Parts: sequence; C-alpha cells; structure tokens
Amino acid sequence: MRTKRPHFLFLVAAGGALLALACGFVFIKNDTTGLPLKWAPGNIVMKLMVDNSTVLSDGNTRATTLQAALQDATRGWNPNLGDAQFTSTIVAPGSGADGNSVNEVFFSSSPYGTSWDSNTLAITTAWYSGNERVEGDTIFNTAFTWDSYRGPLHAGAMAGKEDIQRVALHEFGHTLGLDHPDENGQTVTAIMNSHESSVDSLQADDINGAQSLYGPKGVPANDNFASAIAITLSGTSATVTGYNTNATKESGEPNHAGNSGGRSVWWKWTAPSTGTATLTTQGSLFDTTLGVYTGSSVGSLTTIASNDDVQSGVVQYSSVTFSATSGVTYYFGVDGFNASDGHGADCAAITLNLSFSSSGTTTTSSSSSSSVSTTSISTSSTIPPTSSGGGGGGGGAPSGWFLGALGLLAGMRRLRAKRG
Ligand SMILES: [Ca+2]
Ligand SMILES: [Ca+2]
Ligand SMILES: [Ca+2]
Ligand SMILES: [Zn+2]
Repeated sequence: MRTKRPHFLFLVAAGGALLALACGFVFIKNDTTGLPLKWAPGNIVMKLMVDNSTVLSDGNTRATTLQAALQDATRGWNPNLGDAQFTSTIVAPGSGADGNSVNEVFFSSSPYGTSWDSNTLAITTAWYSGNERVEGDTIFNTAFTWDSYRGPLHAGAMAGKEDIQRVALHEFGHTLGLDHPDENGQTVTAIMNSHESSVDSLQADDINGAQSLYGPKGVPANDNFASAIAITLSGTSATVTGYNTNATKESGEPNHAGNSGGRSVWWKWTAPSTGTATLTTQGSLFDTTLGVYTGSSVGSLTTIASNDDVQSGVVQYSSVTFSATSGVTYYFGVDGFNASDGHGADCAAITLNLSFSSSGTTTTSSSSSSSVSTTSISTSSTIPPTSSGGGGGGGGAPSGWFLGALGLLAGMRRLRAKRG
C-alpha cells in the first residue's frame, strides 16, 4: 500500500528488504485520508500537573524534567520544530480530563478509568479533527518508581528506576504526531521506538520525523513566485521535495485550485518538447492544492490546470495532467488547503512528482496554427469512489490502542511507551 512518508527515504530502495533498512520515522495517521495528524502552526500549550518540589537524581524535579523534554534549547523538542513550539505551565499535581481540549500531563494509577497493563510506562492520547491534532494528554504510570537521569537505563544506582526524561521525550513525540518505527517494520535508533532503552535523547530519525511535519526553521527558499526552483527531468520524470512550512501568499497570487490557501511555494519547468505532463503531490504530508500556470509575474498568471484533491476529502493530494508545449516554462504552485478555521493553510513536507510523455513525431494536430501556450486542461481523477464510510484511506493500521472514533474524520487514539 502506498505510504505518505517523505519520498527521499525511498530513493535508493527498490525492494521490501531495503525499505526496512532505509526507512525510519512513522506517523500517527488519519485512517481516512492516510495523512499524518499534526498540530496547526503556533504554540502547543501543555499543562504540567506534576510535582515541582522533590529534587531527582539529575537535579530536576518531575515538572522541570518534563519542561526540558518539551522546551530545552539542546535536548528538548522545540529547537527542532519549524513552525510550532511547546509552551507549558506548571500547576499543582492532579488529574487531567479526557476530551477537554487541554493538553495535560500527570501521573495516575488508573488512566481515565482504565487499567494499566503491567509493562506500560505511559500513554499519550491523540484527539484529532480532520488531519489536525487538537488534544494530547500524557499520563505516567504510578506503579513504577520514577527518577530523572542520563545514560544507561536501570544501571547501578538507577536499578529499578524509570527515567522520566526519556519517557517524556517519547510521549511528547506522540504528542507531535510520531508513531513507533519498530512496530511499523522499521529498524532505526530512535527515542520513538516502542520500548524504553539506553537511548536517552532525541536521535536523528526522531528529529527528521518531527521536521517532516513541522518543517525546519525559516521561510522556504521558493516561497515567492520569482524564486521558483527549476525542475529538470531525469529521463521522463522528476521528483522534488520541499516544505511549505512558514511560507506565505503574495499579493496578486491566484487561489490555487480555487482555495484561499496561504502557504504556497513554487517550482518551474520548461517543456523540452511538446507532449503530455502529469504533476502530482502524492507523498506530501498534508492536504495540498496545486496550480499550473504560465506567465512572468505572480499577479498576471494564466491558469493551465489546477486540482485540490484526487478524491474530494479522502485522497487529498493533488494531480493534474496538461498538454505542454515545447519551450514553454510552466510554473507549479503548491499550497495547503485552507479550511477557513483560523489556522491558515495546511503545511508540512512536500513531494512533487512530474512525469512527461513527449508527443514523439512532430505533432500532427488538427489545428495547423502554431499554438501559443493555451493548452487543454484535464485534472485527473481516476480513482473510483470508495464505499461510503470505509476507513481504509491508505495509512495502515495505527499502533497502540485505538479506543474509538468520533466520526469519520475525528477520533482518538492512545499510544504507549513500554518498559524496556
Ligand atoms: Ca485533556
Ligand atoms: Ca508563497
Ligand atoms: Ca488537497
Ligand atoms: Zn509510544
């Protein structure tokens, strides 16, 4: 089954055996759309309902350990997130509430009325709406003895003691939208593997996973139309990757596929001959929109083709097929769908795939006049409609516990860290 993981991980992988070696991070996905569940850009506000007085082995308290896992400039998640940042407040120890739209972190002997299994250290809930995360509570199991320390797990004086920091890094990775690589056929060193280990800090795979959702810091180089990145075919196709994280919409820019968008980036391509081009955003990690244009300035473009979803609301990548004329430069605008919910356009890692079929022998079109760049338009929608209500949108089954759905595009899952 197609996955939505960033394409660059697949470049050298031709077979299943290689895939297992080449891939890493995986996502908590919306089963209907197959896309990752992620927070809208901005602050992810956490309420830490844990002790802030007892000093642990590394000099921190439970509360400051959690804060470090979220926000510390060297060992927390925040330095690795391009358009989202954790913020936190420390309050008196207590218990959170499930489904209250507040992200709460606390210790409990009975998480939301359920029983811990004997090996589960902590769980994180995943409430979502559409492809957007809206709540994530993290609950630590009081059955274990907790401390905070670096280095090997359970070694020496730390025998029998669980390390809050590494479990917190793992659980807050779930808060961001990462799942367990080791439970999804991957073999990598990662804090996001399902079992605690002597890995006590964020690893490259963890950071790459988070950045594929929240981007690197800064504005993409191809934010503006005038800075469109040129695509060159390799044979008959090309695949490029990028982000629309922190991208903007220019004055006079068209609404791609008729949607207001707001975080667009640009590529361009000059047709080497006359033929048929197909352009898709398949593999992108968010609900894209796509427009193909000719013209020389962003305010006076001619639309050649555009598309939002291959299958409305379900297959949310975009695909267009258009007739390309030799020597004409086409501009490709990729934006995120803007649901007008105040969160702006969707954004994350982009994969853009171009394939081209030359007409071959000189075109013998019925029209003998040499055409300019006005070409026929067709948006592809070749995927047949699915049976209504079917959830199999392409992501594969989530790991952890699936506790219930709140409708087709909203629901909650719980993911857990297990004792090493
Ligand atoms: Ca809550
Ligand atoms: Ca832009
Ligand atoms: Ca779309
Ligand atoms: Zn986990």
